[in-house]
Amino acid sequence: MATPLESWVEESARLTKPSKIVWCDGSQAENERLTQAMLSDGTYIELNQKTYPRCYLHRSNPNDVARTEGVTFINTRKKEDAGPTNNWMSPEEAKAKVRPLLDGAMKGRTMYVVPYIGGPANSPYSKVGVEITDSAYVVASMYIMSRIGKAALDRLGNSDDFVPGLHSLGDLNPGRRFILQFPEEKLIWSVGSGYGGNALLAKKCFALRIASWMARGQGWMAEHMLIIGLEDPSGKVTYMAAAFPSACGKTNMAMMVSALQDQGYRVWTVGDDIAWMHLAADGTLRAINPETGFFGVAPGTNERTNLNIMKALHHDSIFTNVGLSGAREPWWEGMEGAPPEGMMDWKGQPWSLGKGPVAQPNSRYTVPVKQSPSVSPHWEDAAGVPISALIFGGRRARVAPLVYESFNWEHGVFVGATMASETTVAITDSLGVVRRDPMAMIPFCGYNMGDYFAHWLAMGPKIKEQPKIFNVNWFRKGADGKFLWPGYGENVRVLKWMLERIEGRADAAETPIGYVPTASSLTLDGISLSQPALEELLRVDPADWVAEEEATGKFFEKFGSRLPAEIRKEHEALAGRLQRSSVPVK
Ligand code: GTP
Ligand code: SPV
Ligand code: MN
Repeated sequence: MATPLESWVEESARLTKPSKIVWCDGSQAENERLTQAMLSDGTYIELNQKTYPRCYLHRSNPNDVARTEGVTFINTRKKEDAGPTNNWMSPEEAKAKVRPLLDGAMKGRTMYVVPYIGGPANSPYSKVGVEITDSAYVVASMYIMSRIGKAALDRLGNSDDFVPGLHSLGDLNPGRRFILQFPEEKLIWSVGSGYGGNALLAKKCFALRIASWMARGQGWMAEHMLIIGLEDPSGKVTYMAAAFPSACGKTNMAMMVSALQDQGYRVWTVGDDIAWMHLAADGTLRAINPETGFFGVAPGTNERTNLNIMKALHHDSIFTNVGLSGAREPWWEGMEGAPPEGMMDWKGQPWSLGKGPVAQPNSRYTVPVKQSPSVSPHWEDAAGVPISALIFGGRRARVAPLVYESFNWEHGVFVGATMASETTVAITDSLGVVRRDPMAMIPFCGYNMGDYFAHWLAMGPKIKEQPKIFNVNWFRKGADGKFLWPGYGENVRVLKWMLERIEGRADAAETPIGYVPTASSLTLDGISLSQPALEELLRVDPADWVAEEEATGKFFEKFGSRLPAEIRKEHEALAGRLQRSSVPVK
């Protein structure tokens, strides 16, 4: 008798008609075979093996360089279950539309079957998925990003408890590109893209969209969050998880080199993109990282902004859509020093100053987590790490202060639900416009976000050791259009304030939106920040916030009766506080 996995593989092969099927075992030998094959067919370009051993450059199709939210669908039976923030087609319609694109899509190609585990192999919180793909680059990326092969098959056994994901490059025509999630049957279909979150199905498709659906049903949380440990001078480590939208600084923060290292504060990396969080018997909320690699934005990355990744990416890494120097080393905007000689841009064309970017703005590195000097000794703990703070944040040139703390869990959920951020290069549709992005999950929530808010609200009372909820904004700008806050390693000063709030030590001023640090409660020694800049960073302007509150009200209207009453109540309470603070007391 065929196992459920074997049956699905056979069915997928009947549909896609590959010339060959390879079951990936996750071995080094197999990875080397794949590498050789990609070097000979041009999928990979070898980098300088002296300075970048076992590192390769991949150039994607220029029309396929970021996630494509316009063709990403949640395919529930009922439209309301996908909600107003997701694209929707019924499962029947979606399959009827996309099956013809998969029919024969792998003719003349190899079909790879890649079993993987999301999370540590021995953790009760981990889950098995299997990706079928005709892209060797995707398989090689999975080697870095996930625990693949035998370990996953051993965990699965003959069970049907896995998330199947069928991926084909198709013909890479954007008009024939679809990323489909069927949460009710825990199935993923992706065709027409070889890029990142569209094609590495373990990442956004499973670990966020399908997993968020499973998490609601099973009483846990799947979030677009980094996970870090903040070590204090006594050696105690406090874990925090932070949700920022795509390309808003999760990887940087996850690998931060603390500016307060000589005072005994340092940051340990557990994860940089996704957190699966469960209620544990000891009353804590425990987070695991379902991934094993960083798929990070290259441009802007340098020794000052992310020293740890610069140390980590010099071996066993993949670079996608970056420039290539004459010395066959990767290059991108923001690297230190002058551009080297003989450069080719991300499309493989000779490059010179003024010819446009060397690296595609959403070009990325794929690097094993374990290669970072900052990796936490607990990053693969089966029990996860206990979370003491949940942090929301985004890119807001105006309005949002550097940091504030919510009044309590319900208010914190409201703060997350009202998040907004300027859009970035991580998506193809638009750039730099403020959009509502609750919990940084707008592109990733696999169900109705009204129900998602309700799930967050329901989780709070179940957590005995409840994390505090904060909001941060590293991106506030002054009248000159420049960032007010130096950011990066200096962000540890904000983390230290949070830690002291958790421990009940730091001062704060109560404002209508939450508790904001008093100027003296932040550790600012050794930083050049003018008094006016600091005041602007911490300023809560009621007029700005009234406009913000009205915009969130409009956004919430979309959810109709699916918007939880608590969110409505928090919204009214904020409006009331703002009104009282803007009306002078007689
Ligand atoms: P995804 O991988 O797309 O989910 O994004 P991410 O949140 O991990 O993004 P990443 O850390 O790669 O963010 C990259 C962008 O944010 C780059 O343009 C960085 O320069 C910028 N960035 C990160 N941290 C800071 C900061 O503290 N201050 C400022 N001004 N920019 C920052
Ligand atoms: C994001 O866009 O949030 C990413 C990159 O983390 S991708 O894997 O392409 O989705
Ligand atoms: Mn992400």
